[in-house]
Formats: sequence, structure tokens, C-alpha cells
Amino acid sequence: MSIPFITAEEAASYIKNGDNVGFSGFTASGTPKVVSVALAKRARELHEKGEPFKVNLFTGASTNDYVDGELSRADAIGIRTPYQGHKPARDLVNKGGMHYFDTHLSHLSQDIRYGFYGDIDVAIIEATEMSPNGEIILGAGLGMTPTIAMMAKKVIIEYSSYYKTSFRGFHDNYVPLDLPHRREIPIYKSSDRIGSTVIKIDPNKIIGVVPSNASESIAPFTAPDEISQRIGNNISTFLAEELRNGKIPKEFLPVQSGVGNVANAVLYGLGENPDIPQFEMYTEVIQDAVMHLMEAGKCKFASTCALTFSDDAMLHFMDNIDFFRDKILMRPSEISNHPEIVRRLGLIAMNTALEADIFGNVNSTHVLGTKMMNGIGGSADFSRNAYLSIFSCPSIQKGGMISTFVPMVSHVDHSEHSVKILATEQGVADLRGKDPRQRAETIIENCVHPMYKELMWDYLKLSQGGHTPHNLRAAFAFHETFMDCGDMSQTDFAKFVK
Ligand code: 0RQ
Repeated sequence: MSIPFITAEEAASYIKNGDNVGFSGFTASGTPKVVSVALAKRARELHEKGEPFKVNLFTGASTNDYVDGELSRADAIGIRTPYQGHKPARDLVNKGGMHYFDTHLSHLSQDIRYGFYGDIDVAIIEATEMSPNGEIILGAGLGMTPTIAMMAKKVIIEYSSYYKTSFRGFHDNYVPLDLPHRREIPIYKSSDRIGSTVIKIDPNKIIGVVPSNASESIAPFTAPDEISQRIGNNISTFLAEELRNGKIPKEFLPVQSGVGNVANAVLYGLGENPDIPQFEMYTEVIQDAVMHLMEAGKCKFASTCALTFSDDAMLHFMDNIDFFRDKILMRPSEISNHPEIVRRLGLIAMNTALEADIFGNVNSTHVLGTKMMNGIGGSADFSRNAYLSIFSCPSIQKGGMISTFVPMVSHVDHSEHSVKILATEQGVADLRGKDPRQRAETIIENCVHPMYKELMWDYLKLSQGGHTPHNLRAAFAFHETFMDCGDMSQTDFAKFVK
């Protein structure tokens, strides 16, 4: 059968108020770019007429301005999950303008297949190649696409002509067997291919094809600043030492790295350290740094869910696509983040903290315990199951008014049980084999900024005893002081402890 080309407006007209809409892509590559804009326009028109119109968004992870930006500004999002990273969406989440629930990226596809959140009414999927029988080649990011393509009642294809070179062969589409018949996922090394290069969608479900030619519009990363470089150097020096001591096998172990500028700098740190051998990655996003590490011969292979390249880096990738063909495989988030494989391959997982406490608990998501930043993303899929889970961040933020290390985190994403190593520009705290008091000592000594060390030692002296030496009256003194005067360094514990 022939599948008709339709306009974005016509495609959007098939989506109803209250629909669950699944989107292809992942942080933000491979995310649709056209139909969501028409959908936002439709929402505004209906709102002007006094009619309600909101849809529920199920995405791989963060999207782009065409999806989260447009739909947030149009106040057209009812429920949203999982990770988001766009300011208009974040603002709407934090003023209660949408129901955002934050969940592990590796879980969501299965949750959808088992109907935890109802049916997927419509899936909007970006394709870079397509045949009349519904076989499609995806673009620069997978996310949950195999599952939403399978589960959606109706599918809209956005056919992207932006990519001048074929992505055929870069994808490994795979959905685990249904429960209770599931077997192991047969990935034994990062480069093992287990699925299909194409996705097959029943043509009867496809409403139509909408042309698109927009780039991913991912902003270039800023060159690593001095602090990020020092964090990167500290981590790579630590890993080189682990290798020398035989605590990491001589072949090294596959690396997972999170998103953001610090994560990018940490990868450069690994690349520049002559004592770190060539390595592979088993990760969910690869940013610009990885492409450069591949060209420098430092990174041999990367299994990922998406190519989160800035536009310039993407053009460079396309110009040199044959060089990368045997070095990159893109998998669905359910597989790129699967705990079974993370544990089997023995990953070195490196993620970023917003805030950590002196006992090793990490907050990756909530500013001052209440305001959502982006979401947990895949950080816990990896850190809970990694061979070595490392969290890093600058020791201070906002010119020192905020210490990223506090007596007690204001929100817990990664508990002390999942965090083995903490790193800042000050140094590295190895928490393995240490009780809470010893952990606090090593964290204060190695990670906390000098302007906050004395305050931290003072906090420990206020301990009310027990195994974890807290003083519950003063545990949030840093946060309360920041809320009062905007500067944590002004903390006076005497005000909190009678
Ligand atoms: O504020 O934007 O006003 O300058 O937070 O901080 O240091 O630039 O951090 O870009 O590396 O992102 C945790 C958010 C770090 C990210 C987080 C303020 C700071 C700045 C950003 P400005 P940086 P990065 C794989 C893994 C969770 C998901 C994850 C993230 C802004 O890494 O979302 O790991 N992680 N996924 O000033 C108040 C604090 C603060 C603070 C920083 N303690 N209090 N503000 N800031 N610390 C990827 C996926 O899962 C898809």
C-alpha cells in the first residue's frame, strides 16, 4: 500500500485532547521537529476558543524546542515522562503546570508495553529512510522507538531529509521477550549486535508521512573550563591508579558517561591521560568529545542510544561517516541502559551530581530539594549496577554561595549504597569499605571546597551519635541559610542547635 504524504497540520489534527503521544529520539537526537509545532499551534487555537487541549508526552529522554519548548509554551502538556531538559518545560514542571513523573529510562519501555500508563494513542517517529511496506531506518537517536512503534494505535512518520548520508547499519533495534519467558539479553561486549537495523511498522497504522528537514539544533559545548578540566584530570588519574593496582583489568572496562559540560570534560580527561589505554563505551549518549576521542584512536567503540552531537559535530560526522560505521551502534534506551548488561560488562559509570552529602548520598535532580532540574535520566540505571560508580561535580556553584557538598542532601537520587567514588576539582574520595564517619572524613578532606571545610568539621562535631553522625536540627542548615541570605557560607550552626 502507498502511505500518503500529509501536512504537519493534518497530522496534528489526528491527535486528540488527552491522548498519550509517544515520540522517537533521545537527548534530543532523532526527536520529531515538525508535527509537534503544528500540535502546539492547534492547542493555542483551541485554548483561545476556551476548549481544553493537552496531550501526554512519552519520550526517550529530553527532546528539543520543537517538542518540549513549543508544547510547554502552548501549555499543552498534561503528563510528561521521563527526563526533560528544556527550560520552558522545567518552568512548567516547577509551577505545577504539568504532571511530570521522573522514572528510570531503562524501565519506561517495558512499563509502556505492560500498560502501566494506558495505551499509546499516537506515535510520532522520525525516519531517515522508509519503504512502502513500513520498514524504516531511524536517525541519530533511538529512545523508546521500537516499543512505541509496536504499541501505538496510530503512527505519524516525520521523514527527515536533513541527513545527506545513510544511517543504515548504525541501529540495533531489539525488544526483550515478554515476561515470564524472558531470556538473557545476549550482549557480551559493547559491539555485539543482537537486533535489527530497521523497524517494521504495520502500514495500516501509519496515518501519513510529514516531510521535515531540520537539524537536531543541539548547541555546541563550551570548551571545558578550568574547573571541569581539573575534575576530568582527577578522575582519569584515579582510574589510571586503579589500573596500575589491578583493580581494573588491564584491558580496561567500558565507560558510561552522563550528559552536560562536566561529563564532556571528564571524557576529554580520559582521552588526554597517556596511562589510560584505548577503551570502549557502553553508554546512553555520546557527545562531541567521543567523536574526537575516536578520531584520536582513544575510544575504540561506542554503544549508545543517541548521537548527541552539536550541529557542527554532526556535519563532521556525516562527512566522515564511513570512518564511524564500525565504531558506533545505537540501541533503544531499554538496552543501552539495561542493568543486566551494565553489570555483566562491568561498567565504569561517570555521572554528574547537583549536590552530594558528606556520607555519599547524591542528588542529581532537585535544586534545594524542591525545584526539578532535568530528571534522573539513566544515571541510576548505570550507577546502581556499575562496577565503579563515580559521581562528580564542581565543589562550589554560583561563585561559592553554594557548596555542592552539604551535611544532608535535600533530595536523594543515588543512595550511599550506589556511590563508590566522588570527585570534584579538589580531589577524589574513595568511599569503598568505609563506614559513614570515615566517608565523611574522606569527602571533607578530598572533595569539599576549602571555604566550606571548617563548617563541615563543625557539623560533624554536632553529631548526635549513632552510626551516621548527623544532627537533625542542623542537617539542612546550609539550605536554610541559602534561602535566608543567598549564601551557604554564612551558615551559623548555633542558630540551629540549642
Ligand atoms: O546553573 O545553568 O544557571 O549556570 O545548575 O550546572 O555544573 O553546568 O552542570 O551541565 O554538568 O549538569 C546534574 C544537572 C549537571 C546533569 C546535572 C546549577 C549550576 C548551573 C548546571 P546555571 P553545571 P551540568 C545520562 C545521565 C541527571 C541525569 C543524568 C543532570 C546548573 O548532569 O541532569 O545524570 N544529571 N543522566 O550553577 C543549585 C546546586 C547546584 C546548582 C549546580 N547544588 N544548587 N544550583 N547548580 N549545582 C544522560 C541521560 O540520562 C539522558
